[in-house]
Formats: sequence, C-alpha cells, structure tokens
Amino acid sequence: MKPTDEVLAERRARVAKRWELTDEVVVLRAGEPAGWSGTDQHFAFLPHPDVAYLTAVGSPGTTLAFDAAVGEWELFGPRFTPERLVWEQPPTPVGQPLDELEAWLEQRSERKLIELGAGAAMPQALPVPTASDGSEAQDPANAVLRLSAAIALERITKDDAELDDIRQAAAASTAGFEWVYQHAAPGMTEREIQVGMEAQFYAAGAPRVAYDSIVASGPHGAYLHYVYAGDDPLRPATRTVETGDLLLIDAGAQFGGYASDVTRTMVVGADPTDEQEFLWKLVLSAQQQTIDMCRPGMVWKEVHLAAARILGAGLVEMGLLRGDPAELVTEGVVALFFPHGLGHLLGLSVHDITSIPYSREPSDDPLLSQLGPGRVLGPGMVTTVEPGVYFIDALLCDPARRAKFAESVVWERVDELRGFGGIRIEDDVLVTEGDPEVLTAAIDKPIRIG
Ligand SMILES: [Mn+2]
Repeated sequence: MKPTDEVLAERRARVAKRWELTDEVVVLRAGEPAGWSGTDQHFAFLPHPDVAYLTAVGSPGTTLAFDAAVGEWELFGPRFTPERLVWEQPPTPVGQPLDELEAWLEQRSERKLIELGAGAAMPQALPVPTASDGSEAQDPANAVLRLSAAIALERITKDDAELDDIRQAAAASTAGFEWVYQHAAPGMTEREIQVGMEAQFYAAGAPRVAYDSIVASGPHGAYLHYVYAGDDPLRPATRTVETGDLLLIDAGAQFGGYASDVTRTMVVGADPTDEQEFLWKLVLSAQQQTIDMCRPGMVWKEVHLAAARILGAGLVEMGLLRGDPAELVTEGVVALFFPHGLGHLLGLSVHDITSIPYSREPSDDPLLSQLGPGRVLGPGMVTTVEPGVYFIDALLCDPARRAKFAESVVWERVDELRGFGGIRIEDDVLVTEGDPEVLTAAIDKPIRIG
C-alpha cells in the first residue's frame, strides 16, 4: 500500500527530529541505474532505500532535500526531454523538476551540505572521537553515518503501510511455494523449479524477486547462497533433482519495494532418511522455539545463541558432537554446522539497513547498538528467523579446524554425512506487543514433496 502524504510527512518529521540539525542542508539521492561495463546497457534500477522510505518514489534521479534552518523538505523528480520520450515512457512526475535542484542548492551555498542516499560517503567504520571533549571530529563522513543511522532507526520499526507491502510480498511468495509443493519432483532441474516458482510470484503481482532465488538440491544446499549462474553467467549449470534429495529453496517475492524472505527444505520423491528426519525436525524445533522468543525487550544476539544451543544439543544427541551444548556454541564448534546468524531485519532490502557500519556486529555506540545484533527487539520490527544445519566441505574438510576440534567433533560420523547438503527453515516474523506474528505462516512446511 502506497503511504499517504500524511504518513510520508510523519516519517520525515520523525527523521528530522532525530537529526537535531540547526541550519545544515541535506540532500538524499535515489541514485542512477548502474551501467554494465563495456556496453550501453544498464541493470534494473532500485532506489536507495532511505529515499524510497521518505518519498515512496522509485524513479532514478529522485532527490529529497531538507533545509534545516526552516525545517522544510523539498522533493525533486526527473522530467524527460522529448528526445528521451521517444525511447522511454516518462517517470511519474513528482515534486519540482530535478533541473531546479542546482538553483535550490545555490541559494543555500553558504551552509553546510550533507549528502545522503546513493553516492553518499558512508564510512566503513565508526570514526574515532578526536576532540578533547570526546565529541567526534567534524569529519563529513561522520555526519553521513549519523544521519543515515537516524533514518535506519526509523526504518527498523514498520508502519502499517510498510507491513501491508510485506504481507503482499509474503502472499506472492506463498503462491510460488505452493507451486513447488505441487509440481517439484525427481527428474526436474533446479532451474525448472526456480522458473516455475518465480512465475507464480509474478502472477501474484510481484514486480520482481526480493533477491536471487536459491534453489539448491542435494549437496548444493551446503552453499548458503547457491544461485543459478553463480558458477558461470555465460553457461550456467543446473542440477537434476534425484529421488531422496533434500531440496532447499530460499526465495521471496518483492512488493512495493518490500521484501519477503522464506526458506523451506524438503525431501523430494521419497520418505526422509533417519538423518534427514532428525535434522529437519531439529531445525524446525530451533525455529519454533526462537520465533517464540521474538518479543519486546529480547536482545537479538541472545535469540541467536538460544538457537545455536538447541542445534548443538541436537548434534550431540545425534552423535556428531561431544560435550556441553552451551560450551560447544562458545567454542565455535556449533558454527561449523550453523555458520550464519539466526536472521536479519527485513524491509526495503532483504537484509535491511546493512549499509550502516557495524550493522552486522555488536556495538557499544548508543546510536549504532540498536542497528547490530545487540539490538533490543521492539514492536513493529520485522526479522527473519532462519536456523539451519549444513555439511559444508570448506569448513568440515579444513585440516586446521579438524585438528582444533578433534575432541568435540566425531569426525568419522561427520564424514559419513558429507554431501548431505543443508537444511534451513526461515520465516518472516513481526514483533508485536503480544505474541510474535509469523507473516509467512501461510507457507506450509512439508518434510516431503513429490
Ligand atoms: Mn534470510
């Protein structure tokens, strides 16, 4: 649902309040299409999420400006020349013509200009305080970081218009997964399954996928981001699904710019083996228990560690690991089989707000701590919950790791399971004042299909 002008004004007002600027001028650019080197072609354009959030406009060139002295926002949008209109349909006209941005800035040229959005000079790490009073240096990159983080803090909590789009994205994903459950079978290629599934996303109204679909059968499930043409874009390989294979599908439709992100793993064309069934139920149990932990006040990192301990206990029970599950997590043993975070924020990007430094690691900084794994969950946040167990050769065949974990890993048993692939189960969870709401709950979780 496109946000109303009133909702957009509320978003901008909250951001301006967080900024606490006095007389600066801020410009946020949506960006321009990225070019394909060596050609005159461009990749499909997607606007910088901060601009999409504050304008609900997705056209290249869209620019939002803020004059802190008067607290007013000005939107600029592209207008095409008659020559360009011969080749391309016009973007929806918004705000003032983009050509007038230069004059608008010229009138404010005496003031400090901060450029955000596409092309902003985002630092890769938090600047070190240098001033004697402990405040940070007047580094322009620091202002970019601070102001962008302020927008991110608003984007973390979804309003009703955003949730509506995420629900629509989830509904389109449901149609795709339903197709898989009804049609995927041994003898089909991963590519055939991907195309059939995505066709249903599009038929259900999704303009695009939220990210490259992962359709990984058999051993391919052990590559966390296995995608078609990841090997060679010129002549991509695909694999034919065999009877009894695990099929791991991590895919999601996008709607209104908002992502959905769903993973299901199924055995195709046969009943699961004992190992497949044990690990599948273990991953599902870890997911169910940690979804239930997605409540206001919970620290996300603790939810992750809880999942790791559950998986560790299961791996001990199965005879793959020896020791105390909590210690196996701390020592990094469980991470051999669960080498990723339990989940991530979801929104205008499938991995939301990850452009901010430290968004993937804990931070003590009061502003940035809420953007990393140390964040405290609150109502309105949407996070994925996606535990998994994998048999990854790059980790399990590494001599250094085998030596380091000689005691805690039963390597003979692990080696029997090489080529197993992986199992991941993922849903999109809305934190509420009450019970967590699983936005992708309509997508079934069959252990066997075909
Ligand atoms: Mn995910």
